[in-house]
Amino acid sequence: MERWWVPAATLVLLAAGCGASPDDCGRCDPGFVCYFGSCVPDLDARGADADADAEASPEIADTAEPETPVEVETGAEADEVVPPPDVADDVPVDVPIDVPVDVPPACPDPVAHDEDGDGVDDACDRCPTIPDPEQRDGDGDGLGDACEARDPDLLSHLEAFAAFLDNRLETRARWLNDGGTWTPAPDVVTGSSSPYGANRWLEARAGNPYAVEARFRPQDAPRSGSNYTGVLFGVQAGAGGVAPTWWGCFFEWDNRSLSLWRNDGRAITNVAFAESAVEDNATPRDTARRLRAVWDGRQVVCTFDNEAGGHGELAHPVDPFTGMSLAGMGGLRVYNETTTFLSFVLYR
Ligand SMILES: [Ca+2]
Ligand SMILES: [Ca+2]
Ligand SMILES: [Ca+2]
Ligand SMILES: [Ca+2]
Repeated sequence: MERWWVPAATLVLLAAGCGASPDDCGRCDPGFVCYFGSCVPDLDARGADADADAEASPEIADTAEPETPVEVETGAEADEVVPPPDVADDVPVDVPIDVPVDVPPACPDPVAHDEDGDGVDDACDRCPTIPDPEQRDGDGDGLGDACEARDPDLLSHLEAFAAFLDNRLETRARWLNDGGTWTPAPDVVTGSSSPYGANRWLEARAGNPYAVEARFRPQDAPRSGSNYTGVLFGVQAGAGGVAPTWWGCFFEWDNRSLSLWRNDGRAITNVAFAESAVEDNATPRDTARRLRAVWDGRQVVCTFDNEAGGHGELAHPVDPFTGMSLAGMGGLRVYNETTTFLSFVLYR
C-alpha cells in the first residue's frame, strides 16, 4: 500500500476549510467561507495555491515537525495530502544515538595546552601528566584513576599543577628558588647546578597525605661524578637566609639509581635507596623520566618510570617521633646536573 508522510501542521491547516455553514455567518465575500461564525479564506477554492503556500512558507517549514509525521493513506483524499518538503534531504533520519558514554564533557575554560597529549586540555585533565583520554575516575573524586596512588582513598585532587607554560596554571602559589640557576622556557624549566645543589619549590604547604611528581629530561651533555635530579617534599623554608630543610627522591644518572634523601639543616643524608638500577644503562640521557614521592602519613614511597619502560620503586617507613617532619612544600632539585623539567604536580 502506498503511503504519504504529511506534517501534522498541514492537517490542521486543511481542517480549517471544512465544516463551515453559510448560515452561521449570513453572507461571506467571494473566496471566503463561514467557519464557526467567522468568514475565513476558502482554502478549498484556492486549491493548488494553498499547497504552494504551505510548501513555500518559512513559518510552516519551520514549525512542521518532520520528526512527528502523521501517516495517512493515499486514496479518497489524495488531493489534500502534501508531500513533505525535502524532509529526507534535510533531516538525517538515522541519527546515531549510541554516543559513547565515556566521552569527557567539554572543557569550559581551556588553556589550549595538553601537557600529556591525550586530547584533554590541561585545565580539565583529571591526570594532566598521564595520558588518559577516557578520564576514568572510579571513585568519582575528580582525580583520574591513572594518577591515583595504589590506595584509591589516599589522594583526591590536584593541589597544584605546573606545565611550565607561563603562570596560567601556577597562580595559586609562587615558585621559590635556592641555589643554581633556574631558566624558564615555553613548556619547561631548566635547573642547573655545578656542583652544589639547586632547589626550586612551590610555595604551597601540603598536609598529609600528599604526593609530588616531576617529569624531566637530563640535558644531553657529558657528566661525571654524582648527578642527581628529583623531587623535593616536606620543604621547610629557612628563615633569615638559612637554607631550607627538605626530603627528596632522586634519580642518579651515573648508576641509574633511585634514592631517598633528607636535609635536616645540618647534613644531607641518604636515608634509603633502591637495591637495583631502575633503568638500563643503555637508556639515552635525554629520555623523559617521571619521579613521584607519596607520603601517606606512615611511609614514603618513591616511584620511577621512564618512557623506555624502566621502572623502580623505593618504600621507607618514617617514625613520626624520631623522624623529621614531612609536612611542607614540594618542588624540584638538581645536584651537579642540568635537567629540563617538563611538569610538576602536587596531589592531595
Ligand atoms: Ca591532557
Ligand atoms: Ca591525562
Ligand atoms: Ca579518582
Ligand atoms: Ca610542560
